[in-house]
Amino acid sequence: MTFDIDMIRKVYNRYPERVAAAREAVGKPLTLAEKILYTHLWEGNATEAFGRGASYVDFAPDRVAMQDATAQMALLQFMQAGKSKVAVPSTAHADHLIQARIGADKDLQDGINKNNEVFNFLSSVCNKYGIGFWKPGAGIIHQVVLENYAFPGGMMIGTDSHTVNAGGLGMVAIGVGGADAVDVMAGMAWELKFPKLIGVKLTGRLNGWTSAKDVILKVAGILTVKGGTGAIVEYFGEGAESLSATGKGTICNMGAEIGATTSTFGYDDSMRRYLAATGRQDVVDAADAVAEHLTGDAEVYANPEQYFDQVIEINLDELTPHLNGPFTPDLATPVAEMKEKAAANDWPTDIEWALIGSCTNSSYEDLTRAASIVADAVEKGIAPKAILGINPGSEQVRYTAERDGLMDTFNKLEGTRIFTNACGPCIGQWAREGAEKQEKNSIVHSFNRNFAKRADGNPNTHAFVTSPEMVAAIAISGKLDFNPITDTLINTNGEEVKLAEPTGHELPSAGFAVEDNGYQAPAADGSGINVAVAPDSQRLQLLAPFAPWDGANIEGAKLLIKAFGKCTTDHISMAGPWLRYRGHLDNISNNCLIGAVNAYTEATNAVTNQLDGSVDEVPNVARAYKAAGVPSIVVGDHNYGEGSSREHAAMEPRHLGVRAVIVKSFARIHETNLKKQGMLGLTFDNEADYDLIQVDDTLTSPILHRLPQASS
Ligand code: MIC
Ligand code: SF4
Repeated sequence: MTFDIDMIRKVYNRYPERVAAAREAVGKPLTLAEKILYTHLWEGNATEAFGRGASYVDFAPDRVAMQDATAQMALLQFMQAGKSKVAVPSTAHADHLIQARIGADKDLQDGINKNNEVFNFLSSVCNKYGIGFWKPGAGIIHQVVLENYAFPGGMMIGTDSHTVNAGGLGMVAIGVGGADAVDVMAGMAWELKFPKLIGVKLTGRLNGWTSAKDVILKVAGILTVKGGTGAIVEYFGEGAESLSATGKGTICNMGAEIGATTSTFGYDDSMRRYLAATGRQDVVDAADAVAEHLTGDAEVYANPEQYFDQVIEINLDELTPHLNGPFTPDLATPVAEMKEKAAANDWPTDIEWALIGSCTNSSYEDLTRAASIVADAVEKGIAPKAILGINPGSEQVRYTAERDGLMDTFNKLEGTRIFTNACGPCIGQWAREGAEKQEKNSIVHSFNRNFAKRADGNPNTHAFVTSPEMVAAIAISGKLDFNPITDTLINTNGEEVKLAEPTGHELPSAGFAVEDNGYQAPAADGSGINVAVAPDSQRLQLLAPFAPWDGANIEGAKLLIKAFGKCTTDHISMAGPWLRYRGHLDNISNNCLIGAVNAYTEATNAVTNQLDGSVDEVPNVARAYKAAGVPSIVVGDHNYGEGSSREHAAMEPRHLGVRAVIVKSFARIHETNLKKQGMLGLTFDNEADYDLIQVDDTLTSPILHRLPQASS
């Protein structure tokens, strides 16, 4: 069954007319990204061409996706909107709150026991307001969306930065904060600065050890963590068509790591195959009727430099496997150069843990390719040196993989742990033994992010991002700098052996199967459903609106922290153990900026309280200012708020009395989140002014007088 097929057909029915209007307005051949954007204008047919990177435009997305860690805050806000039902098809997915410890069944049950209150809340809110709910164990939001909801040419927003994964099926899917999702679910327009366009031409074909992941690891190395900011990345060319739909999803997924608004691919046979295999032949039929509109115009792909703001070309024939990291996803190292680079940088090369999973790389194809390496190692009698941990992307993938013997293969490798179909270690939901000792060590994983402390809370864990097949090879060799293309291993008989190249199946030859996919359909009429939030709950807290601006200037604001260097949303509002407070604004505010580095001392979570000169934790100092009625401000470096869509990173400072965040530059989602939550998000006119901010500064700003609202 295809969810919301009528909505999808409606979108396709209006495509020809809307694309024609866009073509006329823009006056030249169109990229795919432009077609999708212009067919989703809130106002209907395009009447003007928008300035890329300049115009603010209202859009009408087709659907909304939320995951449990962000849905709580989003839905608490939606409950204030006074609506009886969501205006567009929406889903929530329970995937972030389950910890990986022993193995799937036990961990899932523990996760349900520990998070019962939150899951019940989500289940009842979804039921009441017409939102589909995917229960714990059903899978990771973006894999479930790809398998069930994504459709070529559609537009979706989601309260998670990796919503962009759906670009693998040719969508424009964009990560947003909860407040943006609430606007759309309440039937309002969604505003976005019209993106710039980056074209990536892929030639050749993947071969040997190289996989789709290496395309984005390479692109991240070229563009860096902020190179995609404000842009949609559109992939095209024969190389693009040769990739599987889930491989395309991997590439789009990690586009979040270069700050891209989203990434996408034109509709092609790989998408047809994937849609059909996941039971959506009706989407293929509907899409085929407008297929010419679901990809960029031929002129665009023939002369990309004339139509994109930037063009990158990658030859898949020459691309080699990469490892990106540590601590940042854009530090790209070809596997062949790792020996030298690890030694030069003193990166630990012994590997204890190697993890496959996350929304980025947990598809059926990913598991088959990794399993082929494991099967080869077992056959050749090689004992693994590290533990391999696996989180399948969805129950459908897990069930099918189990049926096809892949889980048996993995389990033949000593020590392998199959965890729940959930985010797990990718979001710090990992009870890694010994992590508290904070020893310097390296891990490899197929996730997308590797910021400090993210997976196991240990600031000294050097995490490297790579493809699932490389993760498997490194698990077996136990060495970060193992190059399977050239290096050999010694098996249990003392013989020198070499791992064979990975092989895999794009799709299961016997089709996908699942017994219980974990979906809960909402009630047709939810008006009688009561959503209970206990007043003394430590996990959930009903929201009260923030006080509106009093119209006055900000006077006497104290500097709360001047953050130095990388300050991602993980630094501003850490995940892992703090995920339990995602529905309780006051409690989660106790993690506000605790990971940010104080520019004056280079310490974390220690700032000067200007009221009494003491040094205290950031949330305590913020609360002290708030209690004294003193406003505060935060100063930051480049790409401030990089990473997650979590609006807690904006709501917490707002809740604690911070009035403005002044930085050298922002990551897109975080900047919007700050503004949506009623904060001033400002950038220095002159970057060097960052250096002028002093530890004991009090800021009185003439800024508000200059804002248009101030005079109205
Ligand atoms: C992440 O990968 O950091 C998360 C957890 O999925 C976040 C959302 C969140 O913080 O809940 C994201 O990427 O937006
Ligand atoms: Fe979950 Fe990790 Fe994907 Fe975020 S990046 S949605 S935490 S699997």
